[in-house]
Order: sequence, then C-alpha cells, then structure tokens
Amino acid sequence: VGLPFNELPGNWRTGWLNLYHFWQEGGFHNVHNIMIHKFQKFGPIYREKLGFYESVNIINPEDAATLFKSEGNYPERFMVPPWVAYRDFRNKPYGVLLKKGEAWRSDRLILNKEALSLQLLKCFVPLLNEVGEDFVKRVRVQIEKSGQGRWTADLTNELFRFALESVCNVLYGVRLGLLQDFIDPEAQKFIDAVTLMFHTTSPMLYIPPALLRRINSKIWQDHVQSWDVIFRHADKCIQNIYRELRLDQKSTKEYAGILSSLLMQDKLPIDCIKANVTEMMAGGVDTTSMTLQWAMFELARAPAVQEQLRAEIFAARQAAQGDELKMLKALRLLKAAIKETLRLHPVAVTLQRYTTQEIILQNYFIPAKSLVQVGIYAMGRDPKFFTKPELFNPARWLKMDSTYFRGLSFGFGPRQCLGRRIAELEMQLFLVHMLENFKIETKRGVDIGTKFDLILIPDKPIHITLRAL
Ligand code: HEM
Ligand code: 2DC
Repeated sequence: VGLPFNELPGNWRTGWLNLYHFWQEGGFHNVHNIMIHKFQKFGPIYREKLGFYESVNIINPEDAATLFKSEGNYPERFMVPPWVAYRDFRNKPYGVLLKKGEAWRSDRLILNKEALSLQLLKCFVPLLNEVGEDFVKRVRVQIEKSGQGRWTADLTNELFRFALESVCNVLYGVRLGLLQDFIDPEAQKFIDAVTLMFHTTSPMLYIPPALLRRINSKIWQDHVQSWDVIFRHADKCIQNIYRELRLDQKSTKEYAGILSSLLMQDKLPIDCIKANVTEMMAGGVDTTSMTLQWAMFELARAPAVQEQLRAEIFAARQAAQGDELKMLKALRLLKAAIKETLRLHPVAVTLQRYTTQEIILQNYFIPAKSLVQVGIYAMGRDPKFFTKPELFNPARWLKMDSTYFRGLSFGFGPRQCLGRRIAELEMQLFLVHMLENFKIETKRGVDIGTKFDLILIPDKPIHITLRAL
C-alpha cells in the first residue's frame, strides 16, 4: 500500500500564514527547536510550507537511508537563495556548493582528489599540526600573563583565527600569523565578514532573492557587502600564490597546498579554481571553530571523559614514536568525542535532498523533485535513536548496537562535505594538543543553548578556563 502525498501531516496548506507565525515566534533563530516540536506534534514525517519553499521533513535513520540510497549520481540539496543571488548579482562563478548536474560532478571529482582523499592526510597532518602547536603556545603565553596558572576567556575569536590559519595553511601552504599578537586587519575583516554573511542569510532563507534585491533591504546590502569582503580577500590570497608559482617554479617536490596542486594540474579553469578555493576558505572558519568550542565546553563538563581521552592520547603518542598519522589512527575515543559533539551540536540543522524518483517514506508516496529534509539536530536529541540523548558520552559510538545512518554531521554520499577530511584532522590535532597541555574547565551550572544563525551556534558566550597541566 502507501498513502498519498496530500495526506501527509503538517500545516503545509497555509505557507504565508506559517511564515508570519514563524517570524512572530522568533523562528529565524529557533528553527532547530521548532523542528523538534513539529516532530513531537506530527510524528516522524511532516510536510511544511514556509514562504515559497515546501519540504517534507524526516527524523528516522531508516528514512534517511531510503532517501540517500535513492539520491543517484547528481544529488542536489537546498540551494541557499541569497548565496545564489549574490553570485548572479555580481556575476561571480559558482563553486561546487551551488553547482548542479554534470558541471557539479566533474568539478567535484577533481576537488575530491585534492581535498577529500584519504591519501592526502599525510600531506595535511604537518600543516595542521603546526597550527595546533602554535595555539598551545599562544595559550601558554596568556596563562603566563595571568600569573595564576590559568586563562579564562570566551575563545570565539581565538578559534576563528585558529580555524582560518588552519584552512589557509592547507589551501595555500602559507602561514598568515593569526596566532600572533598583531594580526593582519584584513584577515580579521574576512573573519567578521563570514560571520555576518551567515547571520544575514537566515532571515532571507524563505524569500525569493529577486524580491530582496528589488526592495534593496538593509539585510540584503549587508549580505552583499560581506560576500564582497570574502571574495576580495580570498582573491588576494589566491593571487599571491599564483604569482609566486609563476615567478619561481620552486621545489615542486614538497606539498605546497591545495591551490598550488590545482593550479599545477591544470584540470580546472582558473576562475573555477578561484570559486572553489574561496568557498573552502569561507567554509573553513565558523564550522570547525564552533564545533571545537562546543567540544571544549562538553569536555569541561565531563572531566572523566577528558581523563580517558588524555590516557588514550598518551598511549597512542608513545606507541607511534613520532608518526602523527599512526598516532591519529589509534585515537578511537577522540574521534568518537568529535562525533558526539556534532550529534548534540551539528553545524547544519538539516540535510536536504531533492528526490530524483518517487520514494516511499513512512508509508507515504513522495513524488520526484520534492525537497526532503533530514532533521539531524532533532535526530541527535531523540531518545528513540540515542539512549539518554542529553548525555555527552563519546563511548556510545563504540558500544552502540547500530550506528546505521546516525552519524550524518558531514552529510552523506557524493555530495557530502568537501572539507570533511580537513575539518576532522584539524579538530583531532587541536584536541590532541589541548588535552596534552591543559585541563579544560568551565563554570558549573551555566546553561548554554543553541541559536540558528544559518549554522547552529551557542546562544551566549562560552567561558572556558585552560589550566596548565
Ligand atoms: C557541505 C558540514 C567544515 C566546505 C557541507 C554539508 C554539511 C557540512 C552537513 C552538506 C553535506 C550534504 O549535503 O550531504 C560541515 C561540518 C564541518 C564542515 C560539520 C566542520 C565541523 C567544512 C570546511 C570546509 C567545508 C572546513 C572547507 C574546507 C564545504 C563545501 C560544501 C560543504 C564546499 C559543499 C559541497 C558540495 O556541495 O559539493 N558541510 N562542514 N566544510 N562543506 Fe562542510
Ligand atoms: C541551513 O534550511 C538551513 O557547511 C537551510 O561550509 C538548509 C541548509 C542548506 C545548506 C546548508 C545550510 C542549511 C547550513 C550551512 C551549510 C549548508 C551547506 C554548506 C554549509 C551546511 C542547513 C557549510 C557551512 C559550508 C559553507 C560554505 C560557504 C561559506 C562558502
């Protein structure tokens, strides 16, 4: 059997009224909690219409599996309208983030070889390791300065700089010096622009870009300006490397970063390389830094887990005898801790796909070309899929009966996160160095909630104390 599409639960018949209610309830910053409530109200599948956009929402890992197994070779997700609108407005080329069909696939296969392949890890490790070590040095200086053997701070901006320094070292093979005392104001402008770009995206999600442009609202102007800063600064960085590469064909033996690699291969046109490197540079700031901030917060509240991780790292370091890659291979609990952090605090509130053919979800017929969203934030906090979901318990990932379609924080399949390997390695090495050097603490009883700012972020500053071990 199977029930018709029009019988799906949800208030999908009244799109504009919904958008109004949504806006009234402060929904733009609360998308994640509204979704949890809707799953409670309507069950594991509901249909929704907000403004112009209609979607089917699911929470069950089995349903996510059905969706992803039918996605085909050209998966498409929801194209964030203001991001597309900016590029069309300024005549900028798309990178993989916004491309479709064969154009997306051919670029993506080339980029996978330079950013996602497991063989790259040995190239990335030294680049990311040195940035992690420099962060530790910076913390030590701050601890010294305090004269109290510890340093307490909101680490948001420090982590933004760490993340940008990391992704740029991988992309360009160049250190920006963002972990020093005097930092390039251009780089800080870039960091602020990425945050503002995300922040100005969320209120424009459900309104068609053409309309926004026509009314020339403040939010649209801020959005355009932030992308302008992002593109201009990325362009400068790219030009520098490009010039260097032409001037002195210097030692081509040593790995010099993703950009050099792409330029030397000459498989993609330069404008396409630029577009993709810009996306990776922008995508590499808020994502890993916010996840690391959450990770430290959770570890601060779970001192026993912290000790277990320290023991694991100590043993792995001994056994690996200076081979970092070998050490990382042994860090099963640390990897689980990152997974666990992303379960409770995913960057993306949902994963989305347009169906390519009719599929059946929860016994309903879903026609081809429907937008289906997997509520990964809601899934991660549902006791049906994770026992005692409120508990930060990395070991669950090593003990669970089934992790089938539950660890989806980086997406799935050929359209999954392009920066996944970089992000994972960067976060693993950061936590290794921090745990080897400091005790991570936070004030007890401070409740930190989540805010939707296109990506999910803490709703108030997190104060972390780092104590020299
Ligand atoms: C796409 C998560 C870091 C670049 C995505 C998607 C998710 C995601 C969920 C959508 C995947 C899908 O639809 O299946 C994350 C998380 C990160 C992270 C949790 C870190 C904690 C990064 C970094 C970069 C990056 C560091 C750049 C180096 C991208 C790009 C796409 C993407 C370019 C679009 C890929 C495409 O459409 O082909 N990410 N991301 N991300 N991410 Fe990340
Ligand atoms: C936002 O309803 C909520 O990794 C929307 O590094 C659906 C949606 C679509 C695409 C998602 C987006 C959400 C959140 C941010 C994501 C994005 C795809 C890629 C992007 C998850 C869930 C991100 C942060 C990229 C950004 C790269 C960019 C700065 C060039």
